[in-house]
Amino acid sequence: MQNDKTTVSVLTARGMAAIGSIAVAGDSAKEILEKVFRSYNPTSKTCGSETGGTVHGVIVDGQRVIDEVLVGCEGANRFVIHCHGNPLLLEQVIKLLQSHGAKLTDAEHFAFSQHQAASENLIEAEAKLAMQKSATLLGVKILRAQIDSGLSTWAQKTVESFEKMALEAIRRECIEILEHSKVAKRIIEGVRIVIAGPPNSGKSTLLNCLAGQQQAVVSDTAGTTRDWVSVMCQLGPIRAELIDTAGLDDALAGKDTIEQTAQQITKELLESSDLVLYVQDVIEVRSQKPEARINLACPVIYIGNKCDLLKSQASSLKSIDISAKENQGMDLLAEAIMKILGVSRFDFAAPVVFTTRQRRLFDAILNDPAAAQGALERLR
Ligand SMILES: Nc1nc2c(ncn2[C@@H]2O[C@H](COP(=O)(O)OP(=O)(O)OP(=O)(O)O)[C@@H](O)[C@H]2O)c(=O)[nH]1
Ligand SMILES: [Mg+2]
Repeated sequence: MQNDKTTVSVLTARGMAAIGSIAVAGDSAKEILEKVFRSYNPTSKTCGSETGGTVHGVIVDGQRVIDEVLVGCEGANRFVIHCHGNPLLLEQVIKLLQSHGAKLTDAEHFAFSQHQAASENLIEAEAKLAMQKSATLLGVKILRAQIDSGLSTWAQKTVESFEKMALEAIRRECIEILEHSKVAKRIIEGVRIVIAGPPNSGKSTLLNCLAGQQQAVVSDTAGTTRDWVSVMCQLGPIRAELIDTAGLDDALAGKDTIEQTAQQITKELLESSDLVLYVQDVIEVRSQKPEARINLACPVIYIGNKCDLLKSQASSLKSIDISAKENQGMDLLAEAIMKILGVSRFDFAAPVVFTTRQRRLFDAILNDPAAAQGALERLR
């Protein structure tokens, strides 16, 4: 909800967070706060109005104390109440503020308007908001670069030289930026990696090995994993959701309904992934013909597992050989993952697009020559 006067917005309140922050902003922010806040300061009972100042006290509903809080003043008519993080408590404080006339607004929308007020252009405000949500520090690095150089500089330079440049050259640059942005997205938002392959090849063992913890059941009975298992982990600089799946077996697809459903789910997960690690027994991969490879839209890394059982450790060009059980070959695998996702050769200073608004404008530049100049001008 948006109010033309005062808004209240929950900035941080996730699960069991120790602290919850509620922003109160707008013309009557101070007036509303004074009705619900009692300072511990014996000489001044107000919430203060000095930018950067904080006041310790309690939030009260009449005589009833709801929570002990710190109120920070972030600027003219902008305050943040830092209370305890229990969501039930936060809800009470929000309801109280609403009962005094504040309207609840979306935290992201609120944060964006704050960034916009303090930024030179839209790209800067968008980058600051995206930095708050980035899954990795490298993602923050990419987004920060878009403010000082990257997309901001590219947009300005291209607008200035639009008349002199051929539209075709601008479009080529846009295509290059969009390609680069795919890799940036993986670093900023994280990736989904599906571990697939025939039954008993060591998929669950690999998931446990990469995650550094026992998350999936391992056994020598083929068909152990039926329902998929997901775990979030850090793979080098990237945040990854690893998904272990039921072993792919055409013979099972036509069997009882549970097996059939498990096969179907694995196939759907394969469609939704950024990368597939296809795990096979190393002996099987070596004897395999090239046509045995799976056909997917996303990149696939073929892994020959159980290489500890091989007499000769000579490497093969057909797969990356590892032993998930003995933790062998993991460095090579990590290297291959970074390479195939484009992370290892990523240029952190290069321009990238990172919001739906920017992608739409790029779309206009690429597909509508009459709208290209206007779209470029609106980018910043
Ligand atoms: N020697 C050796 N055995 C392994 C290795 N990786 C897994 N195994 C063994 O292979 C068997 C199957 O491992 P899992 O990880 O359960 O295999 P899976 O592919 O998840 O099997 P399903 O869930 O049934 O499809 C277990 O007995 C593991 O201990 C390895 O690198 N070397
Ligand atoms: Mg398994």
